Formats: sequence, C-alpha cells, structure tokens
Amino acid sequence: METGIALAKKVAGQKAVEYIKAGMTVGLGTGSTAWWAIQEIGARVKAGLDINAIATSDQSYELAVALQIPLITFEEITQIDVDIDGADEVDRQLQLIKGGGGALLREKIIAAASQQMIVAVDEHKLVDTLGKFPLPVEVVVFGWEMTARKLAALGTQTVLREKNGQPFITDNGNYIIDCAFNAITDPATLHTRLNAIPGVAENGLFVNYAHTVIVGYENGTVNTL
Ligand code: ABF
Repeated sequence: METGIALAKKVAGQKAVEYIKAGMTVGLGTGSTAWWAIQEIGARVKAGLDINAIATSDQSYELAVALQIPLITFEEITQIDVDIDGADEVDRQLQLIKGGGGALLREKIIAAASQQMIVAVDEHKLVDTLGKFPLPVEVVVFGWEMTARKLAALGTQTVLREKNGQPFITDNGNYIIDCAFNAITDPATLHTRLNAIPGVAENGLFVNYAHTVIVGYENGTVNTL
C-alpha cells in the first residue's frame, strides 16, 4: 500500500488515464509517475480497452510490451490523440521542466505530435518559477565540451550527467548536460537560445505543451490544473 509521495504519484498517474478513450493513439511517458499511468493502461487494455500506444523511452516501451499494450510506430500514424507524461517542475502557466529521467527528446517529439498532453505530477513538482531543478539539455557527443561552454555562456553552471562514473547515454546515443539556472523567468526565450546552439539536440523546457496538469497529493487526493 503506497503512502506519501509514492501515493501522490500513483493517484496522479491513474487519474491521467481517464483522458484515454477507445480507439485513441496514446503517448506513453517516462518516469515513476508515468509508470503508474502505464500500469493502469495495461489493466484497461487487459479488460478490453482498444488503443494503440507509442513510447517515449526504451524503458516505457519495454514496460508496455510486458503489459501487452499494443504498440505502434510513427510510420503508421501522423498524430497522437493523447500523451500522458510526468515532469520535474510545473509552474502556474503549465510550463514544464522535463528530462530528469533523460528521455526529454523523445518526450518532446511525442508531446509535439499529440493533440493533448496530460501531465501527471506529485505535489512537490509545483513551483512559482522554473529553474530550481537543473534544466536537462541533450547534446550530441561530438564536441560536447564546446557545447557545454556555449551553454555556460548563457549564465548557467553546467554538469555532464553521469551514471556509474561514466557519461549517461540517452536512448538516442547523446549526452545530457544539466544546467543550473536557478530561476528561469522567460522560458520561451531561453528555449530558443538553447536550441540555437549547434550540438544541442533538445532542451527540457516544454513551453506551451501541457494542456492539463494533474497534481497528486500525499493525502491521496488529486487536483486538475
Ligand atoms: C519524465 O520523468 C521526465 O521528463 C521527468 O524527468 C520525470 C518525472 O519524474 P517522476 O515522474 O519519476 O517523478 O516524465
């Protein structure tokens, strides 16, 4: 039986699944909150819900396979009906920082292809100003040191993400540079500046992507923003 933050993630993830209707193509997010959504989708598929899904990471793909959720590719579709994903920070305008799990590039491709993006978060992800969570930026490996210098020139401290003492490699074969901006007052402008740097594959600012944010609380309640 989940309690505390685990319960908050569970109720948010499960609530988000209510936006899925029969016949839809669904984006499957990544992370511990999306995990609950995917579990719930798996249970509904097992009970007869007819949907197709497309995953934002190898991890979520494998989970969907294990739960026998029918998967589809971009060769077969031109749009996604609803995308359900988590976030690392959400502000009052529903702008997001994502990428703490390292899946931001596929998450953004899928969110951009979706009619509706439903974001499920625990209450601790809500902020007044984005940026306390270091902004993940996915960069190609070639010349990453130069890319990191150009990122730093925007006024941030950069850290190459590591896993087990080695650079963390994304599902796309890239690195992640985590950028401590502390306070991001103009996410749209920063987004444009970041993606203008050669070597940046994508950044974790999701500006004007979320249609709905479902917040789960540690007492087991949910609120929709
Ligand atoms: C993904 O998982 C990411 O974009 C984000 O970094 C993370 C959210 O974390 P969790 O749901 O595990 O708290 O959605």
